[in-house]
Amino acid sequence: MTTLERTFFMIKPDGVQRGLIGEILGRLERRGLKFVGMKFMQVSRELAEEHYAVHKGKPFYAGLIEYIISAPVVACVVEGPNAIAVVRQTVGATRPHEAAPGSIRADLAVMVGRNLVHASDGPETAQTEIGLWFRPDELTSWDRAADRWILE
Ligand code: DAT
Ligand code: MG
Repeated sequence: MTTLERTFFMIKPDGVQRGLIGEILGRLERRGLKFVGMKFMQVSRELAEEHYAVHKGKPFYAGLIEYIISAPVVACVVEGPNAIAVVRQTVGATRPHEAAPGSIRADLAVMVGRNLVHASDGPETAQTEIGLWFRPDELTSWDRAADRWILE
């Protein structure tokens, strides 16, 4: 039996403004991950501050909040085997010049303050972030026809 995980993923305002929604979601979709929640939304300052509470007090915090609320985002819940690690790998390292070739940040970004995407960094943050961004009734479990060709 495969143990499925869920993680929170977001295309930040630069991804939306640069017209990269399809490109970025396509990478997760092609890898074999399954979307179980998705919404296009303007982030409130309150939500941004709660989401990035762990970074409060750091020099980049104020700029990070302004960036996240500066334009709409695409918020997602992604499901799959080892989804937390798989999505972080597809996202790449925080600083784009250190991200692995083939990752979203390496292929599409050059600066840490415009690194296009967010992904939960562990099981606890995944659970907290999914709960922060989505109500339970906004998540949909579904049978995907391709599952038997993706999941052993
Ligand atoms: P990640 O998004 O890879 O989980 P993080 O949680 O350490 O990285 O930081 C959250 C975001 O804050 C990151 O995506 C971009 C921004 N950030 C982090 N370090 C920064 C820095 N030194 N200068 C500017 N922005 C930074
Ligand atoms: Mg983080």
